[in-house]
Amino acid sequence: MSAELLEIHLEEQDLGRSLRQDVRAGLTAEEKWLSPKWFYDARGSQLFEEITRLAEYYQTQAERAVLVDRAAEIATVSGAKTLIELGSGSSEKTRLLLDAFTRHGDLGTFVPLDVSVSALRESTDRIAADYPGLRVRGIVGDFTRHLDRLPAGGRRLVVFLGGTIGNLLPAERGEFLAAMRAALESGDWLLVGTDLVKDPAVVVPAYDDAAGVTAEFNRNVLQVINRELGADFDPAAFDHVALWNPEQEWIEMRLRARHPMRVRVLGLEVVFAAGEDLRTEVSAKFRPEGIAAELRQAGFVTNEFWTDPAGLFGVTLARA
Ligand code: AVJ
Repeated sequence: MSAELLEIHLEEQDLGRSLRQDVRAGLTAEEKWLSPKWFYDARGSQLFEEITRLAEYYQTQAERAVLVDRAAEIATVSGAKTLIELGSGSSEKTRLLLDAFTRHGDLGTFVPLDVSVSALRESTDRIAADYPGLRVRGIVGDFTRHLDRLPAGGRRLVVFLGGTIGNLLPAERGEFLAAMRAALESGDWLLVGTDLVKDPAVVVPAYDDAAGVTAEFNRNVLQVINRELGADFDPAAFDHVALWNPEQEWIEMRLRARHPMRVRVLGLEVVFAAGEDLRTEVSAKFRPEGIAAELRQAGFVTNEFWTDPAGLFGVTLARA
């Protein structure tokens, strides 16, 4: 059943090419980096789901609290016929919206888009089974590249939850929002979740949990590169590092080489000095006025901005 629920826009070769490009660019840069996109193989997606259940990782519960309170309003105000979810993963929180639309709206189609085939296959199967009246069409794709492939027509609500927009660097974020606006028509809606700036003593443990799940999630990206590109990284030779960058107001995850190393990948020999970092993720934290300004700049009009009672996480409903 799963095959007909998925549209594979991102062909395997295409994914492979984009992984190779990223790895080559990132590992030959002065300051080594990798895109957080590549965390999410089957194991990485599973580890991320585990992270969302950690006491330290407040985002998931906080965003869920907003959606529990506001899902009915989102369904009524948007009047959407098509719900498109970017970076959908397990679509667990999205069920709150699907439930609300079932009660208050007349949603016809659900379109989750994700780079992780495994996560998408599981979520489309489950959602199709649990919402029999709904047309489910999963798209294997990259939200920074495939916004032109979203289904057209009907009133659309695009949801981008979990704070994933924070994984884009500021310039990429501007480009992404502009491309998103260009892909929509006026009258369509955007719902975006953003983690908010707060005491680093709260943020840092969310990315460096006591049980070490985030460390394992971080190191898993090296296994992905070993498997997909035949590299010879030794994941155990890297320490997990989570750093708060106060100027940029973002968290950086890094993998720090414990000793000098040479890694073979894509015909390159990548040299790490002892203590050298490989940046694997940036996760930006936002201020309410900043979110509104970035959306306005891209041509969106903010309709509502909500937070959970503790003010940890923000959800914005904006109109194209
Ligand atoms: C799912 C991308 C929002 O940046 O907080 C969790 C991923 N990284 N722990 C985030 C993540 C480390 C997460 N996003």
